[in-house]
Amino acid sequence: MDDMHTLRAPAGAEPARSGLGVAALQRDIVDNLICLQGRYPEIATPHDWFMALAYAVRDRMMTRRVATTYAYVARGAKVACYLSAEFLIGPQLGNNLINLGIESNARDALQALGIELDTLLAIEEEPGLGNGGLGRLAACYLDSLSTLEIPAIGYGIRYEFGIFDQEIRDGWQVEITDKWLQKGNPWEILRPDVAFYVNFGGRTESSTDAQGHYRVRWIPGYTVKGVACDTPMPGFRVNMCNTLRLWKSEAVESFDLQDFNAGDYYEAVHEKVRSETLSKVLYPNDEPEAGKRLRLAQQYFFVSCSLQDMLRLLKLKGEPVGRLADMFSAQLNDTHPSIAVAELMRLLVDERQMEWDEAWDITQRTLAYTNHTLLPEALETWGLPMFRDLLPRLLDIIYEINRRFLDEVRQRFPGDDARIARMSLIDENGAKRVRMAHLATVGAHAVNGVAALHSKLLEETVLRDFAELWPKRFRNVTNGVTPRRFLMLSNPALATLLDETIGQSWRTDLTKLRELGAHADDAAFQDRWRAVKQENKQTLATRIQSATGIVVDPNALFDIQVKRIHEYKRQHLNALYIVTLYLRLRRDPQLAMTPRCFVFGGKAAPGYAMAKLIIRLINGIAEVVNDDPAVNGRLKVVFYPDFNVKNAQFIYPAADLSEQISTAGKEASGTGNMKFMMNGALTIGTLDGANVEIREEVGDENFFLFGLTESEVESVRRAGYRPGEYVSGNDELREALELIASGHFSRGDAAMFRPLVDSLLYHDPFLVLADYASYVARQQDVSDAWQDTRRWTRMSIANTAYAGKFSSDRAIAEYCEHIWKIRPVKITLER
Ligand code: 26Q
Repeated sequence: MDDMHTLRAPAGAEPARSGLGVAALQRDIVDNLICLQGRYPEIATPHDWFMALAYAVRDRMMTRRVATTYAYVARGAKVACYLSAEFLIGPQLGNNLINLGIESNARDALQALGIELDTLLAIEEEPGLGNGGLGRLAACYLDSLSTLEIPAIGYGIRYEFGIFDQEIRDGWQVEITDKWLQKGNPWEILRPDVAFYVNFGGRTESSTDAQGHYRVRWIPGYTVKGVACDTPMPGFRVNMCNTLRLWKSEAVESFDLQDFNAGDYYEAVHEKVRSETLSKVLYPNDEPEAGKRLRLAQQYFFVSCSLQDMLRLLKLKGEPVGRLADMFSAQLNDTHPSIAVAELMRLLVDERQMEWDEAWDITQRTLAYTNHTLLPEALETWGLPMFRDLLPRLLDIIYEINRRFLDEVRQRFPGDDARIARMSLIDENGAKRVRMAHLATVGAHAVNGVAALHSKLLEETVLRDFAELWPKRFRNVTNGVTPRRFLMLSNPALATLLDETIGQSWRTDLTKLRELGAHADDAAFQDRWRAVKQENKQTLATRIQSATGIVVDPNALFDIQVKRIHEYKRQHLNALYIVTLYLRLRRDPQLAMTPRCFVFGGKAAPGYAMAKLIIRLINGIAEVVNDDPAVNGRLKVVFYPDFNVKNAQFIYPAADLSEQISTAGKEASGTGNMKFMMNGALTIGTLDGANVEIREEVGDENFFLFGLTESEVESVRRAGYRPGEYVSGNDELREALELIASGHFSRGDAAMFRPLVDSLLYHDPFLVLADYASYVARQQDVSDAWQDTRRWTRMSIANTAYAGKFSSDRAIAEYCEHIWKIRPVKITLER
């Protein structure tokens, strides 16, 4: 290990603000408490101490951050820019301590002050700047970028209100506004010196310049300023510390009230409010009416600021604009930042007078696009009138890109008008709309899906024509998750056991976990493995009780499904199984049954009525089942409220069984599946997303597979899905549906779940009933396997052992090699 992690010098010998030893940390924590916060150690609150510690940790990242910036500016290294509307980074303290290698020193320093580190870790509010998988993926990637010593910047939006907090009242989800900034954010550094202007509305004017070139001037309706807010992202056991740069919107100076005495005072106030509204709130996904003007404005706002910042940094590096693609790669995290294609063209052609062809070449070489969904309703499009009204110049540019692009298609496929209509950037069926996935695909040099199956389907379905035109542009990069947060930080007991069994090499190369294979049958090791799991289950049981009042037995099989609530993810299939078990117990109270504790967690989009009804159903089942004497504790059902990154860290390590039961072909990848696996949970799952690869890695004997394959799903659909047939052939299914419809789980209200039952019976695009029998049968295999403790333990060990592929380090290494062509840069710290 290098010296920075073992440093234990006396306080006097260590520099203030950067010393990593116990004494230096202790001194700086107290200094911060008094000098930065003006508090008294004797009466400081835990939050005061949290802030004091956070600032001490932040100081220690600053030297690394400065050294990192020097390295990529002065040494001319190429930088990866990850453009994402969401970064779900989670609480920062624990992660930063681990990555800096000072967790135990910080613990000791606090202990000497009479403070418990765990108390402070529990206090931190998490920045909920994302909805779910896509936002968390961006955060895992930042951790890996720094760990792999890749110069990188994450670019996004500093939402004042992140994803809502979820409370459960009367079994229903209630949304509470997220106030993550209320008590201040010790991690961010406001950069008023890094700010850009972004235009909206107005009109364009064309003219011919002195050189005879066609020029367009955009006369905006209004302008907003974006100010950078930086959060340092240190790597694990390396000196690299990259930056997450989030843009906060402000009114431009000319609208400041003191400068505005000559004009219209009320108009000035209005402008200020409008500007600040831009970065106010994160939009939840899965909203039926997500086509909001403000959302498009947010996207353009952060993309324009980010591209302007890249051009500023290019200049700082002393490079001409023509070298942009050699110095930066920009990855578009879904279509949310895809307006970058048109905005980069605008910045190059309109603002830097570059020729179209050269600008287009640079744009394509700079940008790459990752797709995260095949669901047609989730593919982003924007109505033309609104687009023109908000971004008139960008629409002109999109039309010009489209004109040239469709010429290329016509040359390759003469006379194929249907193809032209299918591929156009503008959907002309009905009211015209801009197709953002097409824009991203045309403007990028690389397009990838997020799991092998997903990438294949992408090329066969939504982007088929494009894959035919440019086959080499397409590839797969299977997602990954960071083992720092989801193993080392979340499951320290397991991490220690791994160290003691196979050494520490897994911490920087997760494929080394394979060495566990040799110990999978060792009885003594198995005992320790189970003891770790048991301890984690006890911890979760305690948290469940304090969050919900429900008492669960840590000896039961913990069967967990946590993820956003959506019909395609089929939480209701899981619920149907629970009702089935409940009916069996009621019929035969003596039935021998594996005791199970079912845990659900996840938020429903506020406007998604069916998802909210699914939450209500789970809570209704819990209310009935948990207290029924016939059940006698053998079934427990828990809806864990407010699933977020912080809670997740207690949930994954406690799982015995991971539910990954989406309709095949619908879940692009999934990443929770990987977090469960890493922590030794077995998976019951369909052949969907990354489940396919998880099963390949761990082996079919260690995975509970069920359900239709993607191609079977499609044939059932083509032949006409008739859910009634599955019901009439299956008494248990019929009884379960009848019980739900009867009002048994809704305090006698037979109307409550009618829409849900009707959707399953008459118009379910996700084929829940078609997979029911196969799911129930596999669940029986799960119960049987659980009865053989040694066998179960061996399977659990195998899951961790073969999780190496699913490290985000592997995923980032693939992006670097195949898409960005960026190599690591070693950062050394000046003494
Ligand atoms: C779009 C327009 C307007 C408002 C909101 C949105 C919006 C916001 C967020 C649309 C989608 C999202 C998030 C999508 C998401 O999380 N997708 C998941 O991405 C993961 C990482 O690749 C995959 O593992 C999951 O399979 C995929 O569902």
